[in-house]
Amino acid sequence: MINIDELKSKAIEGIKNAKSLKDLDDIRVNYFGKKGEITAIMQSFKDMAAEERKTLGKVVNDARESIENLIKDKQTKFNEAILNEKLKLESIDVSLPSKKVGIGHFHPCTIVFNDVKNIFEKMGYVVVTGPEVEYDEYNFEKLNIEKGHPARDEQDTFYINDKVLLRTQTSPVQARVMEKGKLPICMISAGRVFRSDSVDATHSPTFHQIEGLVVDNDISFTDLKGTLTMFAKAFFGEDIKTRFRPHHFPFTEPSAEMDVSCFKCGGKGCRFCKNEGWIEILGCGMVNPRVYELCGLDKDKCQGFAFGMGIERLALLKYEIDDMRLLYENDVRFLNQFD
Ligand code: 2NM
Repeated sequence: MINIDELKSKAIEGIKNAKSLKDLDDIRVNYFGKKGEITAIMQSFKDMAAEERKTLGKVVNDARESIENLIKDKQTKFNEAILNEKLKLESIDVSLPSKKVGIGHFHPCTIVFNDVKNIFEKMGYVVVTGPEVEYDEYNFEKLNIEKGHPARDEQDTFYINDKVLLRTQTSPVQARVMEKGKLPICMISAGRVFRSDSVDATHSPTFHQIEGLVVDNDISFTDLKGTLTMFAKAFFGEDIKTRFRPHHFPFTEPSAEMDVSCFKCGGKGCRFCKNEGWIEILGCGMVNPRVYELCGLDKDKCQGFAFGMGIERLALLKYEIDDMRLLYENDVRFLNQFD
């Protein structure tokens, strides 16, 4: 005699202890597979008397149904657990901070150029650009740099041929503007210049300049001092003082160099200003009447000032960088330190 109740509770116990879908499937095969225990009982029905088959059939069928249902319920539970696990892995925590994306940085020279440009644009200056490959005539001749001047030496200038060279300054752009003959002029020229220098901590065969030119009929040295002092305060800070030392340039007369009080020590003297209290930042002067003549302007009707500064030099000072070569290597570990 087969004890269905015993078989059923054995199955229930097995299902209760099942740890995985595989365990459940093993149980299903054990009872309902080809050689399963319930299958065997069902097969034995055909040898039974009709009455016996009827009573036993119902009991077995009930048992089969409840075992199958229990297996299904447990399968559903396992499947839900698996799905939950999967969702947990795939889910996104929207409250997490976003990943930082590299957006690049401006080169320190670009930052300095934009700062200087903005200061002068606010004062009404217009930025003008010109060719990097220039005629000797514009780069030297019209700026009163005569033949035989040391700057014209092949040792200092990259010549392309007798008449053509790589500009050594941006002032040829200003000669081109003066040549047009329209006053007033209130401009800055900016860009790359070339000099036959070897590379070291403070020199490069190519660097960048900003030069300014203001010409009308009554512009004075006072205008020059006021303008450049205003610039220095805007660029380095309101507390900065300026001083002008006599100098010589062929294109200006009189000429001067402008120093700013050391923005590190406030002028007391420190390592940064080499104990001077002052740092040289630009050259300037009243445009030499010879330059007006050479550019076709009437020297008796023109009076104005000009100035020039190196962008790299300003960047080295502003960011306290001690080697110019860092500005040209474009190592991102260096560049990432600037905005
Ligand atoms: C400097 C210093 C002094 C200058 C002169 C001119 C021009 F074209 F008007 F004559 N442009 N820039 C100048 C004057 C440049 O650089 C240190």
